[in-house]
Amino acid sequence: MKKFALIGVAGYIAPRHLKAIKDTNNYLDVALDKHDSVGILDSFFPNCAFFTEFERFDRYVDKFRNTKDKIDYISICSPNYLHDSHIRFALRSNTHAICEKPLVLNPNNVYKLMDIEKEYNKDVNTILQLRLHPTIQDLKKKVQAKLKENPSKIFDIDLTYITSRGKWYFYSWKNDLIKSGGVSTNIGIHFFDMLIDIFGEVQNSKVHIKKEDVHSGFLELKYARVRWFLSINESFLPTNIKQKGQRTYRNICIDSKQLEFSDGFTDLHTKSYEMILDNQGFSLEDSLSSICVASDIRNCSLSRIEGDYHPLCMR
Ligand code: NAD
Ligand code: HP7
Repeated sequence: MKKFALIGVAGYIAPRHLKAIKDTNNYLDVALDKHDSVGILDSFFPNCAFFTEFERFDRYVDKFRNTKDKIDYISICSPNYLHDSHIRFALRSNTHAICEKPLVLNPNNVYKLMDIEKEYNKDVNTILQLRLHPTIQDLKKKVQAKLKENPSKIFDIDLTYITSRGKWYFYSWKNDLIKSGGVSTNIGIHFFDMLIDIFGEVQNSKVHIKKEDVHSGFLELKYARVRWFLSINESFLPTNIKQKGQRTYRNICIDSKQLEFSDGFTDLHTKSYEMILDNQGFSLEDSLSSICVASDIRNCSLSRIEGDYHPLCMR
């Protein structure tokens, strides 16, 4: 049984980590959050120690650092811009880190963490659950088979990713570029990572729209030309999806064939933990390409909407 600590336990995603720790038969020994609305702990680990002050949490973790009762993993569910600092804390505390996506906001943070990971000889793992989604895994196999038949094939892709969010989103850290990286880093990172994993490294990237609620652009990958559209504005949901009362729509259209993957996300955190505990987690290196593209998108200027652009750009 492995011993866990968790940073950011009062937030939205923390329950999926609590469930994953429990489902993999491990236990949460201590948790930290600035806010004390953490009654959720009782549903999973009622005996877990809880701190709202980092210094006291540090003292607790350090007390066991070089003993047989040391913490094995620190799970990090804090806002994106704090991840690198919380990962360093985990490594210095002689524990492995399991950090939510995006692991960090910029490639230079990844390189720094690679150095410190070696120094402390502990692992940094991240959650990239789209790679574990059954529909996406199936797609990867089909693409690999097609590329085996025809290695010069280039796939034509329209990626539409709509995850509706209410007004609150715009007033939270998630809409603060410095804290979240903006919508294509905070949410788009999933599909950039998945597309690169399946269709190869980025050759060229253009951005057509960068608004608070919509980002859209064009990515040329080694084996695909991708017109992508990402929005948190429900008005972009297709009518049939709205009629079903669904608020998310994740669709990839490859060579005119539609593949919806809106469902099937419930247990992917547990699956991620199973892989991490089996030393098969996604590493700093695995996360680098999508962090590079998200960072480039954040910093580049807009291209004219002409040539290859997603059809929803013109709506
Ligand atoms: P959230 O705002 O709901 O939760 C963040 C929590 O961290 C809050 O409870 C906050 O009080 C706490 N916190 C902030 N600063 C802290 C600090 N210095 N020390 C300790 N706690 C601190 O956000 P969320 O939606 O839970 O997102 C958390 C992380 O999970 C983000 O990195 C986000 O990108 C990621 N996330 C991933 C997925 C996914 O699908 N894999 C889904 C949602 C969020
Ligand atoms: N929801 C909330 O109530 N609060 C939140 O903070 C987030 C969602 P999905 P997930 O917005 O920060 C996605 O769209 O898949 C509600 C990203 N993950 O399925 O859980 C929401 O209104 C994630 O990286 O959200 O998370 C829905 O009713 C990103 O950090 C419901 O929860 C997160 O949005 C489910 O909403 C975010 C993926 O896209 C895989």
